[in-house]
Amino acid sequence: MSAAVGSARRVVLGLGSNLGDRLGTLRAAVEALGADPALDVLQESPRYESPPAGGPPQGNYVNVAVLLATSLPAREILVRTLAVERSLGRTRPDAVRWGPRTIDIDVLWIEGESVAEPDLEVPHPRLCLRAFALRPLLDVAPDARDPRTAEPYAALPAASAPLRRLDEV
Ligand code: PH2
Ligand code: MG
Ligand code: MG
Repeated sequence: MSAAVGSARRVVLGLGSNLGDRLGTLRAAVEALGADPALDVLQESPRYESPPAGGPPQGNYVNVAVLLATSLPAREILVRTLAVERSLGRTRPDAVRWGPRTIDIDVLWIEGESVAEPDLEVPHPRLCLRAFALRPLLDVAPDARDPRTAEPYAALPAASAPLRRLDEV
């Protein structure tokens, strides 16, 4: 659709689920992203399972990263990811920060771009600290760098922290 500006660049989304059919929901989310003609899904990372970081006591998360090519502006990418969350009936029973949720889709990284707005920060503000976000990102974009410092993410300690990879495809 024609909200696109500029030329396509790589974007990595981070998806997480810790309620209900986690793998099924993640699969449906990737499918829904791919159904958006403005988002070209290039690759999915393996799935990783990890205990919740922050928030109240809750179940383990499964996380996956998706590599896209898109020329949509950052704000429009956010709009599309929120629409996919809604289309899957995202529920967050506790509605507390970092509480359990059926689906969460975050814009982790946009090649060469940084955004600092109250409701949209790219790169994701906690990307560098979280193995469950950084590792799958590096699976699909091994050369990714911080757009502000040009530091390669692969050099960060979280990139080599222990993380359980699930075997399923
Ligand atoms: N997402 C959060 C908070 N904590 N922990 C794990 N392991 N995985 C997540 O995706 C996650 C989390 C907020 O979005
Ligand atoms: Mg999140
Ligand atoms: Mg989110």
